Amino acid sequence: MEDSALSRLIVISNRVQVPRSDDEGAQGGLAVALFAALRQQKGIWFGWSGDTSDSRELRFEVNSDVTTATIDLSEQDVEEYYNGYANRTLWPLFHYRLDIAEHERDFQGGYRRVNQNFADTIKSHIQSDDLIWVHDYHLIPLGDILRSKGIQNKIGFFLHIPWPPKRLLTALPEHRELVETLFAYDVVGFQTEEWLDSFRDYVANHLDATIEGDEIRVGGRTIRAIACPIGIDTKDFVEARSHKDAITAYSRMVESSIGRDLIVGVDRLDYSKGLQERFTGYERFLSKHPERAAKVYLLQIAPPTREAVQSYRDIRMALNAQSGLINGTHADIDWVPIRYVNRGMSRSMLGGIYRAARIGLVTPLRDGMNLVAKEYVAAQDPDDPGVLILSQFAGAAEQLKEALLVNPYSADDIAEAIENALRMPREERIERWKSMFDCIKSQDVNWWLKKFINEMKKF
Ligand code: ADQ
Repeated sequence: MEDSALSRLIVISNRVQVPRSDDEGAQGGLAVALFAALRQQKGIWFGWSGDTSDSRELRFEVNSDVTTATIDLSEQDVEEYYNGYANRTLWPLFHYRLDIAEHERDFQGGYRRVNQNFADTIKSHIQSDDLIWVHDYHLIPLGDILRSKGIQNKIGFFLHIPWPPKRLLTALPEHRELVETLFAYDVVGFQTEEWLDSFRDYVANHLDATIEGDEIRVGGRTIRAIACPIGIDTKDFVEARSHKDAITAYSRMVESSIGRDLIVGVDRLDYSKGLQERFTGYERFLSKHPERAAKVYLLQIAPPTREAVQSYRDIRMALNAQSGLINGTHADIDWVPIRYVNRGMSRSMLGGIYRAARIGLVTPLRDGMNLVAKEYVAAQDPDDPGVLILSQFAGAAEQLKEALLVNPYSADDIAEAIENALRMPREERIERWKSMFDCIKSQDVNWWLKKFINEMKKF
């Protein structure tokens, strides 16, 4: 970034995870993106270590030029803040799952307490010209708490998940207090125009906001609210094609697929990713196209996450049963229709698998962006690319319009898209891929970083 010498960047997110290329899915796209931000603009990445203890000690480490500062959380914090308010209240609600969102006062107290602790811990490390960038739904009130402690720096907030429509959000008992805290920031970023529109609609109706262009004024504070879609490190993904793990994974997939087309799904095991509906759609395809039996298979990679939360244990059980049932019904002595793998893969291996796949099946019911869709596109062979089937409800659908867009709730839609993708001529695949690749190349993770940071500097 051209003027990196001017100010340090303090990135604050729930978890701090230093990405390593050999890690097996230990970190998602967020960690990779934030790490890239700090490699370009010096600063500190602050957040939870992932460990549980009663220590309040802040631990500094330097990895590949990036300084991280981490603290542990107590068991009660993890239960009430992380497993509780973040993942049992906000995550389901923001993903339109009112039916499983839980509203417990203890969760809310834990959320407030951890945000307060984060602010207390980081405050003395902030210098006057630092830019502060807070990430995601775990830390919505953090900017407001920092302001109450006298921090006057520019502070930005980026929401990685969807912003729900106002009628859904009002099901959160403390919706108003929570949204008001966002007005402590200078810039608030969303992944898509759709989430930004929902936010504007809420503040216009419930906070009596004045809206002029990107600027929104509420009670004497003005923020800039923008859509700023996150990208992947496209260049790195393309270069990773020649990494030995990518080549090995690609060869393994090609060898084990002889005469069969590979359809790949890669997701954290989360109910928002639409895995049950995806399996149902794939089964519909198998039933409608018996001539495709043994000529195609679905590799679904889905490492379990958030297993302390019941709804995640439930979905895991449901998927085990569903994949077993589909395999039991359709398999033959030398063919299994679904290979269901519950573990993470290194990023290079994933690259090789994506490249070997004729179809990337990305069908979340609701997703802030979805980086897997972009990674699939980046990994393709330009001369013989695969086809991306993408949910119309993923944020990525605003950018990747040349994908085969589907309604993830419709088994028929998914089944039809699979058949269309398998039939798609090479010229059409190349044409669609090219325009998606141009998009992820020009709007990559560096574009995202630069756009957001420039917005903060504008203010
Ligand atoms: P996630 O919900 O985690 O991210 P996603 O955007 O798809 O979803 O990112 C997942 C990342 O984890 C990808 O980089 C993927 O490669 C990696 N991953 C997934 N399964 C894996 C596996 N089995 N092995 C190894 N790696 C795996 C949240 C929001 C998204 C938003 C991102 C970034 O929910 O909507 O796109 O943050 O803002």
